[in-house]
Amino acid sequence: MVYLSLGSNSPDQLNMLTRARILLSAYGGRIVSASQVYKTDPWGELDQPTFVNQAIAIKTTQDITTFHASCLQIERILGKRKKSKYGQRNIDIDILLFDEKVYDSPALQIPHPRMHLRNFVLIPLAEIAPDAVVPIVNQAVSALLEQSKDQGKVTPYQHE
Ligand code: PH2
Ligand code: MG
Repeated sequence: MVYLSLGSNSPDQLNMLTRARILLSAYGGRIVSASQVYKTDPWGELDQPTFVNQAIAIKTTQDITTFHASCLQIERILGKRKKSKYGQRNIDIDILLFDEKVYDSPALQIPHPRMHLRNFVLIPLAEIAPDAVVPIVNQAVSALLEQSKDQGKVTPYQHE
């Protein structure tokens, strides 16, 4: 199973997540489960709009590099623009876990090296996969969430 974090803080952020899920189904694999959409405080750069984030589980037949290329292609289709490493973006597709594989290249690290520091990743992921084991630290997602020191607010998105 592959676990992803989707994120957006563009004005049409809910729409961006929907389009990302549709494109992932077309080019990535079968979406097996998806968390609720959460409204999340910006992490890293605080002076930017609130994000929406969602965790997705996907079954894919692609290998890591092919799947990563699919994600980058989807981000391009959706017009990804970012001004800085932790700044505003209209779509971000992050690979968190890929089976229990460890992968390390300049372009991609799996497990995602900052996932254990981020409530906006851990809370949605714990909703769909609390028992998934994160390699290297060899801990379950639920345990990492219990240990998280992140103060960022993560709440279910309320439709207006
Ligand atoms: N993504 C970032 C930086 N900060 N903060 C939140 N709440 N959600 C994100 O998806 C996010 C972030 C860089 O990818
Ligand atoms: Mg990211």
